[in-house]
Amino acid sequence: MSKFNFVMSGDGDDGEGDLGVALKTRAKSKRPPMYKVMLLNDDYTPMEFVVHILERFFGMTHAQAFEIMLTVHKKGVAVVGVFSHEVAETKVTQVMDFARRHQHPLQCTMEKE
Ligand code: TYC
Repeated sequence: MSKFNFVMSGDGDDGEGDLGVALKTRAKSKRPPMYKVMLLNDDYTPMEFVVHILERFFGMTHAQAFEIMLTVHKKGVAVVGVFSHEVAETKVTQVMDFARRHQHPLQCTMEKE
């Protein structure tokens, strides 16, 4: 998408001397950056605890949560959602606090998309 608006100025024959093309810059309407929230695998956090986290904080069904948990378990990491910076930060904090309270080493991180 061009940042320029091309505008024909004047009517072209009114003797005002404004024949031609005016080039105006337009204020950029940039979408805010989005952030991937990721869960990392470890050897100690119970599978059912991870499933519970995905249901509780990411609104997944049990089946969705189980599938994503298995992906993390097998591949080492998975994206569990994409959010605004503020929401992503809240999710990471909620997961890290919940894991720490239950003495599990589960790690949750965020990364600009
Ligand atoms: N690897 C863990 C186990 O075998 C399960 C696990 C899955 C841990 C996903 C963390 O983000 C994770 N108990």
